Amino acid sequence: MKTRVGFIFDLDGVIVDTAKYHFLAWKKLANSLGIDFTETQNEQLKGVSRVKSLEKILSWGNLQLSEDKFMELMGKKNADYLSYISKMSSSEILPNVPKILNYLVDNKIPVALGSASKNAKAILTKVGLFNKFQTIVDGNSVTKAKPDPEVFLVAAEKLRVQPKNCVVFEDSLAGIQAANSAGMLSIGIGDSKVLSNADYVFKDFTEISFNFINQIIEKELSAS
Ligand code: B16
Ligand code: MG
Repeated sequence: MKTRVGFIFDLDGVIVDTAKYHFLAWKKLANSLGIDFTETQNEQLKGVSRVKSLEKILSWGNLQLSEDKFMELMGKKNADYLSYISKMSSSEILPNVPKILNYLVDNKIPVALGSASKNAKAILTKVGLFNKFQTIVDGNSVTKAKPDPEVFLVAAEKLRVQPKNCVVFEDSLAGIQAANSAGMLSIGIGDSKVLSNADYVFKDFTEISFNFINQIIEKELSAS
């Protein structure tokens, strides 16, 4: 495998702020079961798969359900979430994301998506970024949820880049843990207190310069 550097982007919270739609859909579902659901609890669901998210909500409400009921609720939540997604457009892409993505693509640097979401392709299509990614690894392509590194390791393999030469942009604690376990450089997007395990943390992409991107590419290559 030739030494190259690859970049892997998480979706929710990095490219678009879909956490607010997950929140509205989970809150409606939790409340319909008599379970309270706060923004703080929603934080704990970031980067966590749909199954694990519902399991957590049910445990907060001390509720146990049959498998059929569980599947029915997962379907309900997703239908509600999809009604928000259907109204999305490029205006919901987070600031400076296209600038950095285009810089990487224009410089022929391999770029992948590594998301827990089973709706990733639909979201990327809605916001017009689908074609920017050389490969998309999402909740349909992996069996183990973050913090397991599977999603990022599969992305590296598809990019034909060694894991140690991959750079991951992530907004969730589980995602940073996954990137670190994969042996990749982790860049947190969000709160530095929450993402203290990341190699670097930025509030958002407006704080990331081309100069920084060039520096980490050189650093990754010199470490190979
Ligand atoms: P879905 P990411 C994650 O996406 C979200 O952060 C998380 O809140 C959500 O439960 C998960 O996707 C599954 O999403 O229900 O659409 O399959 O941050 O890994 O891009
Ligand atoms: Mg995320």
